[in-house]
Amino acid sequence: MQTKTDVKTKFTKETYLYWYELMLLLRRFEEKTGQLYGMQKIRGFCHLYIGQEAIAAGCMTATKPADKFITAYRDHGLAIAKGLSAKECMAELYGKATGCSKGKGGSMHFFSKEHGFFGGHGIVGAQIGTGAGLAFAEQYLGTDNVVLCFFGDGAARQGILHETFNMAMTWKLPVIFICENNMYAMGTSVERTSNVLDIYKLADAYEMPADTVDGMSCEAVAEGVGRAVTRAREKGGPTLLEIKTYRYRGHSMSDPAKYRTKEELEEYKEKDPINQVLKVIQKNKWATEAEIEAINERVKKEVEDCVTFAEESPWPDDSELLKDVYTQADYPFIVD
Ligand SMILES: Cc1ncc(C[n+]2csc(CCOP(=O)(O)OP(=O)(O)O)c2C)c(N)n1
Ligand SMILES: [Mg+2]
Repeated sequence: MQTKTDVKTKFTKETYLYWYELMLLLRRFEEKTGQLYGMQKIRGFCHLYIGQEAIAAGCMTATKPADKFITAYRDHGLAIAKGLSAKECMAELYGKATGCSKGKGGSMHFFSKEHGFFGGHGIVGAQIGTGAGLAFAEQYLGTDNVVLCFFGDGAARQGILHETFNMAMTWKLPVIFICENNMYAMGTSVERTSNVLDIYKLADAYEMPADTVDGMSCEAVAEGVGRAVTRAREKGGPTLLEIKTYRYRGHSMSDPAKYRTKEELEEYKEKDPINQVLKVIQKNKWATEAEIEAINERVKKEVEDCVTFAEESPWPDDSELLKDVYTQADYPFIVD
Protein backbone atom coordinates (compact mmCIF):
# COMPACT_ATOMS: atom_id res chain seq x y z
CA MET A 1 0.00 0.00 0.00
CA GLN A 2 1.21 3.47 -0.78
CA THR A 3 1.96 5.53 2.32
CA LYS A 4 1.53 9.26 2.68
CA THR A 5 5.27 9.82 2.24
CA ASP A 6 5.29 7.88 -1.04
CA VAL A 7 3.03 10.38 -2.65
CA LYS A 8 4.84 13.48 -1.39
CA THR A 9 6.29 15.52 -4.20
CA LYS A 10 8.41 18.61 -4.49
CA PHE A 11 5.37 20.57 -5.60
CA THR A 12 3.06 22.08 -3.01
CA LYS A 13 -0.57 21.41 -2.22
CA GLU A 14 -1.42 24.80 -3.77
CA THR A 15 0.29 23.80 -7.02
CA TYR A 16 -1.66 20.55 -7.26
CA LEU A 17 -4.96 22.30 -6.53
CA TYR A 18 -4.10 24.94 -9.13
CA TRP A 19 -3.27 22.24 -11.70
CA TYR A 20 -6.48 20.36 -10.96
CA GLU A 21 -8.79 23.35 -11.30
CA LEU A 22 -7.01 24.75 -14.36
CA MET A 23 -6.96 21.44 -16.26
CA LEU A 24 -10.57 20.71 -15.35
CA LEU A 25 -11.57 24.13 -16.68
CA LEU A 26 -9.69 23.51 -19.95
CA ARG A 27 -11.31 20.06 -20.30
CA ARG A 28 -14.87 21.22 -19.53
CA PHE A 29 -14.51 24.36 -21.67
CA GLU A 30 -13.55 22.25 -24.66
CA GLU A 31 -16.13 19.52 -24.05
CA LYS A 32 -18.70 22.32 -24.14
CA THR A 33 -17.02 23.75 -27.26
CA GLY A 34 -17.43 20.36 -28.97
CA GLN A 35 -21.15 20.28 -28.08
CA LEU A 36 -21.71 23.84 -29.26
CA TYR A 37 -19.90 23.08 -32.51
CA GLY A 38 -22.33 20.21 -33.08
CA MET A 39 -25.17 22.69 -32.55
CA GLN A 40 -23.54 25.06 -35.11
CA LYS A 41 -23.20 27.78 -32.48
CA ILE A 42 -19.47 27.69 -33.25
CA ARG A 43 -18.34 27.41 -36.85
CA GLY A 44 -15.16 27.27 -38.89
CA PHE A 45 -11.93 25.48 -38.06
CA CYS A 46 -11.74 24.25 -34.48
CA HIS A 47 -9.09 22.00 -32.87
CA LEU A 48 -9.43 20.69 -29.32
CA TYR A 49 -6.57 20.37 -26.82
CA ILE A 50 -8.26 17.62 -24.75
CA GLY A 51 -5.56 15.20 -23.48
CA GLN A 52 -2.73 17.75 -23.72
CA GLU A 53 -3.73 19.86 -20.69
CA ALA A 54 -0.75 18.87 -18.50
CA ILE A 55 1.51 20.82 -20.86
CA ALA A 56 -0.39 24.05 -20.27
CA ALA A 57 -0.55 23.46 -16.51
CA GLY A 58 3.14 22.53 -16.13
CA CYS A 59 4.29 25.43 -18.31
CA MET A 60 2.39 27.90 -16.13
CA THR A 61 4.21 26.62 -13.04
CA ALA A 62 7.55 26.94 -14.83
CA THR A 63 7.07 30.56 -15.97
CA LYS A 64 6.12 34.00 -14.66
CA PRO A 65 3.30 36.22 -15.98
CA ALA A 66 5.66 38.49 -17.98
CA ASP A 67 6.91 35.53 -20.05
CA LYS A 68 5.35 35.17 -23.47
CA PHE A 69 3.56 32.23 -25.11
CA ILE A 70 2.98 31.68 -28.82
CA THR A 71 1.41 28.60 -30.37
CA ALA A 72 -0.42 27.10 -33.34
CA TYR A 73 -4.16 26.84 -33.98
CA ARG A 74 -4.76 24.29 -31.16
CA ASP A 75 -4.68 27.24 -28.82
CA HIS A 76 -7.63 27.23 -26.40
CA GLY A 77 -5.82 25.48 -23.54
CA LEU A 78 -2.65 27.56 -23.55
CA ALA A 79 -4.62 30.80 -23.90
CA ILE A 80 -6.86 30.14 -20.90
CA ALA A 81 -3.89 28.88 -18.88
CA LYS A 82 -2.03 32.11 -19.67
CA GLY A 83 -4.87 34.11 -18.17
CA LEU A 84 -7.40 34.86 -20.91
CA SER A 85 -10.89 34.51 -19.43
CA ALA A 86 -13.18 31.67 -20.44
CA LYS A 87 -15.71 34.37 -21.33
CA GLU A 88 -13.54 36.23 -23.87
CA CYS A 89 -12.44 32.88 -25.34
CA MET A 90 -15.97 31.50 -25.71
CA ALA A 91 -17.11 34.82 -27.19
CA GLU A 92 -14.25 34.55 -29.71
CA LEU A 93 -15.40 31.05 -30.67
CA TYR A 94 -18.88 32.51 -31.27
CA GLY A 95 -17.39 35.35 -33.39
CA LYS A 96 -18.74 37.98 -30.99
CA ALA A 97 -17.35 41.51 -30.49
CA THR A 98 -16.41 40.72 -26.86
CA GLY A 99 -14.04 37.93 -27.95
CA CYS A 100 -10.31 38.13 -27.24
CA SER A 101 -9.69 38.93 -30.93
CA LYS A 102 -12.88 41.03 -31.21
CA GLY A 103 -14.65 38.08 -32.83
CA LYS A 104 -12.51 38.33 -35.95
CA GLY A 105 -10.04 35.53 -35.24
CA GLY A 106 -12.11 32.55 -34.18
CA SER A 107 -10.78 29.35 -32.64
CA MET A 108 -7.38 29.42 -34.34
CA HIS A 109 -6.52 33.03 -33.55
CA PHE A 110 -6.87 33.69 -29.84
CA PHE A 111 -4.63 36.61 -28.89
CA SER A 112 -3.99 38.85 -25.89
CA LYS A 113 -1.02 41.16 -25.73
CA GLU A 114 -2.11 42.04 -22.18
CA HIS A 115 -1.61 38.43 -21.06
CA GLY A 116 1.52 37.81 -23.13
CA PHE A 117 -0.33 35.40 -25.41
CA PHE A 118 0.75 36.04 -29.01
CA GLY A 119 -1.60 33.60 -30.82
CA GLY A 120 -3.06 31.31 -32.22
CA HIS A 121 -1.48 30.76 -35.74
CA GLY A 122 -3.05 28.80 -38.58
CA ILE A 123 -0.02 28.42 -40.83
CA VAL A 124 1.78 25.29 -39.68
CA GLY A 125 5.23 26.22 -38.32
CA ALA A 126 4.93 29.99 -38.89
CA GLN A 127 4.94 30.74 -35.18
CA ILE A 128 8.38 29.15 -34.80
CA GLY A 129 9.98 32.12 -36.53
CA THR A 130 7.67 34.65 -34.88
CA GLY A 131 8.41 33.10 -31.47
CA ALA A 132 12.12 33.67 -31.99
CA GLY A 133 11.28 37.23 -33.01
CA LEU A 134 9.45 37.78 -29.72
CA ALA A 135 12.51 36.44 -27.89
CA PHE A 136 14.74 38.77 -29.88
CA ALA A 137 12.57 41.68 -28.71
CA GLU A 138 12.97 40.63 -25.05
CA GLN A 139 16.74 40.34 -25.48
CA TYR A 140 16.93 43.70 -27.29
CA LEU A 141 14.89 45.43 -24.58
CA GLY A 142 17.09 43.88 -21.88
CA THR A 143 14.35 42.07 -19.94
CA ASP A 144 14.78 38.66 -18.32
CA ASN A 145 11.50 37.42 -19.84
CA VAL A 146 11.48 34.21 -21.86
CA VAL A 147 9.29 32.99 -24.70
CA LEU A 148 7.63 29.59 -24.85
CA CYS A 149 7.15 28.77 -28.52
CA PHE A 150 4.83 25.77 -29.04
CA PHE A 151 4.39 23.76 -32.23
CA GLY A 152 3.32 20.27 -33.28
CA ASP A 153 5.21 17.22 -34.56
CA GLY A 154 3.95 18.05 -38.05
CA ALA A 155 5.30 21.60 -37.80
CA ALA A 156 8.69 20.17 -36.82
CA ARG A 157 9.07 19.07 -40.47
CA GLN A 158 8.80 22.64 -41.79
CA GLY A 159 11.93 24.35 -43.11
CA ILE A 160 11.39 27.44 -40.95
CA LEU A 161 12.36 25.37 -37.90
CA HIS A 162 15.94 25.04 -39.16
CA GLU A 163 16.45 28.67 -40.07
CA THR A 164 14.99 29.71 -36.73
CA PHE A 165 17.09 27.24 -34.72
CA ASN A 166 20.19 28.52 -36.46
CA MET A 167 19.54 32.17 -35.65
CA ALA A 168 18.21 31.48 -32.15
CA MET A 169 21.44 29.66 -31.26
CA THR A 170 23.64 32.22 -32.99
CA TRP A 171 22.05 35.02 -30.97
CA LYS A 172 21.36 32.88 -27.84
CA LEU A 173 17.75 34.04 -27.77
CA PRO A 174 15.66 33.46 -24.61
CA VAL A 175 13.25 31.04 -26.28
CA ILE A 176 12.13 27.52 -25.37
CA PHE A 177 10.96 25.60 -28.40
CA ILE A 178 8.27 23.19 -27.26
CA CYS A 179 7.29 20.48 -29.71
CA GLU A 180 3.99 19.02 -28.50
CA ASN A 181 4.42 15.61 -30.09
CA ASN A 182 0.92 14.13 -30.07
CA MET A 183 2.08 11.55 -32.63
CA TYR A 184 -0.09 12.78 -35.51
CA ALA A 185 -0.21 15.67 -37.95
CA MET A 186 -3.87 15.50 -39.04
CA GLY A 187 -4.05 11.78 -39.96
CA THR A 188 -0.33 11.31 -40.60
CA SER A 189 1.75 9.57 -37.95
CA VAL A 190 5.23 10.78 -37.03
CA GLU A 191 6.71 7.59 -38.57
CA ARG A 192 5.36 8.59 -41.96
CA THR A 193 6.89 12.07 -41.98
CA SER A 194 10.57 11.46 -41.28
CA ASN A 195 13.43 9.09 -40.72
CA VAL A 196 14.18 11.00 -37.50
CA LEU A 197 11.53 9.87 -35.03
CA ASP A 198 13.12 11.53 -31.98
CA ILE A 199 12.22 15.13 -32.72
CA TYR A 200 14.43 16.50 -29.92
CA LYS A 201 17.46 15.31 -31.92
CA LEU A 202 16.80 18.02 -34.52
CA ALA A 203 18.49 20.37 -32.05
CA ASP A 204 21.81 18.52 -32.41
CA ALA A 205 22.71 20.14 -35.72
CA TYR A 206 22.69 23.53 -33.98
CA GLU A 207 24.28 22.35 -30.71
CA MET A 208 21.09 23.41 -28.97
CA PRO A 209 20.35 21.75 -25.60
CA ALA A 210 17.39 19.39 -25.93
CA ASP A 211 15.34 16.94 -23.89
CA THR A 212 12.22 14.78 -23.94
CA VAL A 213 9.44 15.25 -21.43
CA ASP A 214 6.41 13.16 -20.43
CA GLY A 215 3.50 15.34 -21.47
CA MET A 216 0.92 13.40 -19.47
CA SER A 217 2.61 14.50 -16.22
CA CYS A 218 2.33 18.06 -14.90
CA GLU A 219 5.35 17.43 -12.67
CA ALA A 220 7.57 16.33 -15.57
CA VAL A 221 6.48 19.30 -17.68
CA ALA A 222 7.03 21.81 -14.86
CA GLU A 223 10.49 20.37 -14.16
CA GLY A 224 11.62 19.99 -17.78
CA VAL A 225 10.34 23.40 -18.86
CA GLY A 226 11.59 24.89 -15.59
CA ARG A 227 15.19 23.82 -16.37
CA ALA A 228 14.98 25.30 -19.86
CA VAL A 229 13.43 28.52 -18.56
CA THR A 230 16.23 28.95 -16.00
CA ARG A 231 18.84 28.50 -18.73
CA ALA A 232 17.14 31.04 -20.98
CA ARG A 233 16.66 33.58 -18.17
CA GLU A 234 20.32 33.28 -17.26
CA LYS A 235 21.27 34.17 -20.87
CA GLY A 236 22.13 30.56 -21.74
CA GLY A 237 20.02 30.60 -24.89
CA PRO A 238 17.36 28.31 -26.34
CA THR A 239 16.32 24.73 -25.62
CA LEU A 240 14.25 22.30 -27.66
CA LEU A 241 11.86 20.19 -25.61
CA GLU A 242 9.97 17.33 -27.21
CA ILE A 243 6.94 16.87 -24.97
CA LYS A 244 5.26 13.54 -25.65
CA THR A 245 1.51 13.87 -25.47
CA TYR A 246 -1.72 12.70 -27.06
CA ARG A 247 -4.92 14.33 -28.27
CA TYR A 248 -7.98 12.32 -27.30
CA ARG A 249 -10.17 13.87 -30.00
CA GLY A 250 -9.66 14.00 -33.75
CA HIS A 251 -7.44 16.57 -35.45
CA SER A 252 -10.36 18.95 -35.96
CA MET A 253 -14.12 18.69 -35.64
CA SER A 254 -14.52 16.74 -38.88
CA ASP A 255 -11.99 13.97 -38.19
CA PRO A 256 -13.31 10.47 -37.41
CA ALA A 257 -9.73 9.49 -36.32
CA LYS A 258 -9.69 6.19 -38.21
CA TYR A 259 -5.89 6.20 -38.47
CA ARG A 260 -5.40 5.05 -34.88
CA THR A 261 -6.70 2.25 -32.70
CA LYS A 262 -9.08 2.42 -29.73
CA GLU A 263 -6.43 0.60 -27.69
CA GLU A 264 -3.87 3.32 -28.35
CA LEU A 265 -6.33 5.98 -27.18
CA GLU A 266 -7.25 3.99 -24.05
CA GLU A 267 -3.56 3.54 -23.18
CA TYR A 268 -3.19 7.33 -22.97
CA LYS A 269 -6.48 7.89 -21.18
CA GLU A 270 -5.20 5.64 -18.38
CA LYS A 271 -2.44 8.21 -17.84
CA ASP A 272 -4.92 11.10 -17.88
CA PRO A 273 -3.26 14.11 -16.23
CA ILE A 274 -6.40 15.32 -14.44
CA ASN A 275 -6.89 11.91 -12.80
CA GLN A 276 -3.20 11.71 -11.89
CA VAL A 277 -3.27 15.09 -10.16
CA LEU A 278 -6.55 14.30 -8.39
CA LYS A 279 -5.07 11.07 -7.02
CA VAL A 280 -2.12 12.93 -5.50
CA ILE A 281 -4.51 15.43 -3.88
CA GLN A 282 -6.69 12.65 -2.49
CA LYS A 283 -3.81 10.47 -1.24
CA ASN A 284 -2.25 13.42 0.56
CA LYS A 285 -5.67 14.46 1.90
CA TRP A 286 -5.04 17.97 0.55
CA ALA A 287 -8.76 18.43 -0.07
CA THR A 288 -11.89 16.74 1.26
CA GLU A 289 -14.38 15.21 -1.15
CA ALA A 290 -16.63 18.22 -0.45
CA GLU A 291 -13.82 20.63 -1.35
CA ILE A 292 -13.13 18.76 -4.59
CA GLU A 293 -16.83 18.86 -5.38
CA ALA A 294 -16.79 22.63 -4.77
CA ILE A 295 -13.98 23.01 -7.35
CA ASN A 296 -15.94 20.88 -9.83
CA GLU A 297 -19.03 23.05 -9.31
CA ARG A 298 -17.01 26.26 -9.66
CA VAL A 299 -15.62 25.06 -13.01
CA LYS A 300 -19.06 23.95 -14.19
CA LYS A 301 -20.46 27.40 -13.39
CA GLU A 302 -17.56 29.19 -15.10
CA VAL A 303 -18.26 27.25 -18.29
CA GLU A 304 -22.02 27.87 -18.09
CA ASP A 305 -21.39 31.57 -17.49
CA CYS A 306 -19.03 31.90 -20.42
CA VAL A 307 -21.61 30.40 -22.77
CA THR A 308 -24.29 32.83 -21.51
CA PHE A 309 -21.81 35.68 -21.99
CA ALA A 310 -21.05 34.61 -25.56
CA GLU A 311 -24.74 34.12 -26.39
CA GLU A 312 -25.67 37.56 -25.07
CA SER A 313 -22.72 39.45 -26.59
CA PRO A 314 -23.17 41.57 -29.73
CA TRP A 315 -21.77 40.75 -33.16
CA PRO A 316 -18.84 42.93 -34.31
CA ASP A 317 -19.90 46.17 -35.97
CA ASP A 318 -19.42 46.41 -39.75
CA SER A 319 -16.96 49.26 -39.14
CA GLU A 320 -14.59 46.71 -37.55
CA LEU A 321 -14.13 44.80 -40.79
CA LEU A 322 -10.88 46.40 -41.95
CA LYS A 323 -9.51 47.37 -38.53
CA ASP A 324 -6.49 45.54 -37.03
CA VAL A 325 -5.48 44.14 -40.40
CA TYR A 326 -2.25 46.15 -40.58
CA THR A 327 -0.56 48.21 -37.88
CA GLN A 328 2.03 50.94 -37.94
CA ALA A 329 5.08 49.71 -36.02
CA ASP A 330 7.31 52.20 -34.22
CA TYR A 331 10.98 52.06 -35.17
CA PRO A 332 12.79 49.81 -34.32
CA PHE A 333 9.86 48.11 -32.54
CA ILE A 334 8.03 48.41 -29.29
CA VAL A 335 6.86 45.45 -27.24
CA ASP A 336 5.24 46.90 -24.16
C1 LIG B 1 1.84 25.62 -44.09
C2 LIG B 1 0.67 24.75 -43.84
N1 LIG B 1 0.61 23.54 -44.43
C3 LIG B 1 -0.45 22.73 -44.23
C4 LIG B 1 -1.48 23.12 -43.42
C5 LIG B 1 -2.66 22.18 -43.15
N2 LIG B 1 -2.56 21.63 -41.80
C6 LIG B 1 -3.28 22.15 -40.80
S1 LIG B 1 -2.98 21.38 -39.37
C7 LIG B 1 -1.85 20.34 -40.06
C8 LIG B 1 -1.16 19.30 -39.23
C9 LIG B 1 -0.16 19.82 -38.25
O1 LIG B 1 0.10 18.86 -37.26
P1 LIG B 1 0.98 19.13 -35.97
O2 LIG B 1 2.00 20.15 -36.27
O3 LIG B 1 1.45 17.81 -35.46
O4 LIG B 1 -0.05 19.78 -34.92
P2 LIG B 1 -1.30 19.14 -34.18
O5 LIG B 1 -2.49 19.40 -35.06
O6 LIG B 1 -1.05 17.70 -33.96
O7 LIG B 1 -1.44 19.90 -32.90
C10 LIG B 1 -1.74 20.59 -41.41
C11 LIG B 1 -0.86 19.84 -42.32
C12 LIG B 1 -1.40 24.41 -42.82
N3 LIG B 1 -2.35 24.86 -42.00
N4 LIG B 1 -0.30 25.18 -43.03
MG1 LIG C 1 0.69 16.59 -33.97
